[in-house]
Amino acid sequence: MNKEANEAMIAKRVDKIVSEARVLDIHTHLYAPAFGKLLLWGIDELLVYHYLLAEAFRYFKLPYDKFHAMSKAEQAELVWDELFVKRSPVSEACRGVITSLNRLGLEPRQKDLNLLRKWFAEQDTDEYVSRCMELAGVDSLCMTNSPFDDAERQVWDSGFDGDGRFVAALRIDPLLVSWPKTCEWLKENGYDVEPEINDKTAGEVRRFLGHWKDKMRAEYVMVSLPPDFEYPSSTACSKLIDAVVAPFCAEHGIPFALMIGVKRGVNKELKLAGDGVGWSKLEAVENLCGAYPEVKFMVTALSREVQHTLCVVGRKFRNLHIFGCWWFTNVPHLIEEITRMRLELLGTSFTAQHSDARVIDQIIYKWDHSRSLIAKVLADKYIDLARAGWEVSDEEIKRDVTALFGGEFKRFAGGH
Ligand code: FIX
Ligand code: ZN
Repeated sequence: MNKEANEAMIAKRVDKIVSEARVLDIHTHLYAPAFGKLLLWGIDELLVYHYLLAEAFRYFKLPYDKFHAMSKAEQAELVWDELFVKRSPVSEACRGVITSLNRLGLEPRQKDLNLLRKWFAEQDTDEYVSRCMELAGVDSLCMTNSPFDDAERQVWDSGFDGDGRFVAALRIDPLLVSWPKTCEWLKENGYDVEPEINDKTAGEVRRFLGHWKDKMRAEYVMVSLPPDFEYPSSTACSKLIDAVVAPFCAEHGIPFALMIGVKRGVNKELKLAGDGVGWSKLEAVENLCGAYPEVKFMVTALSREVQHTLCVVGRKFRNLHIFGCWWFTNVPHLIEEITRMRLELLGTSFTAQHSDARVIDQIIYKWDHSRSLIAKVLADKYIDLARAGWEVSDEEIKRDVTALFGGEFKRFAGGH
């Protein structure tokens, strides 16, 4: 085979292997069917996804509160009209809706949403969840489980049959980003805590985390943090990491995942769609990884500008696992750029993607779109290797893709 034909063949083999690879989706906002209404699916949920709302509001003329007061179906109609009927749905989030509908076998070009609604209404939830997971090639996924959320706590407290496909992750944002309020809440909920983070308070908060980690069987602890997050510092967040979260994660051998760079409520009128981005100070990650070599840190960063720095930090600390192209970086040109950069600086020692899906149907498009970009970048790397004198076998490609799609996370998190 000549060189060109061999290289075209490598790209084809990679594409096939990546498209067939099974995924562990390590961060989503999805729930197992046992959580009832908390599990979102269907056309209206797809259309009112906050990624789409941020785009639709650029065209809406009506006041924010008027929109928020409408029913979900009315909101979905407006979004459909602005983004899909009056214009071509070229943005990544809009194209996502088209990909998901298409892969479900539905005709996406609809003037009347009721036809789609009728189809979704006929689906059985359990079967539908399995179908979405199958179409996405997702074997299991991590939820985002907040003990501070009343609706979610009720489900955990009343008990339900576990579903091995849905893995729990203990989400602790209120603890680290709004300590005074959370301190009050903990007190009201039977924990003997004080605003000052002394030994007794730290012990009580660790007891709280232990209770929920066990109840949820959480595989890691997670927080999302603003761009100005600093460690070490005199903030309650930094103190709580030292007194509570780091010792807790070290004791239980579970990772502490930090998603850094979100500016909450840049435009509060947009509600969930109103969060923005800022450049984060990754010295905080260097300092954490250096201070706690026994703690496994997982990090994803929201701004494009710090991705290179994050890779370099990853090269310095083996207790740091880098994951996913988060939110505003989950767009094709950045997925390609970031994945290429990570492969070049970290080999296959990272998790290439997480979906962050909030609506189960979204895992179809999120993984479809990412797979083709990851395949393209990997093919380039294997072609470069072939040119350097190293031909990869299909088994080796499969091994590498498995690592990138959840295998490395499992190795890193290690047996918990
Ligand atoms: O903090 C997070 O987990 C973020 O992913 C969310 O807050 C965000 O709203 C989102 O859905 C991004 O994809
Ligand atoms: Zn998320």
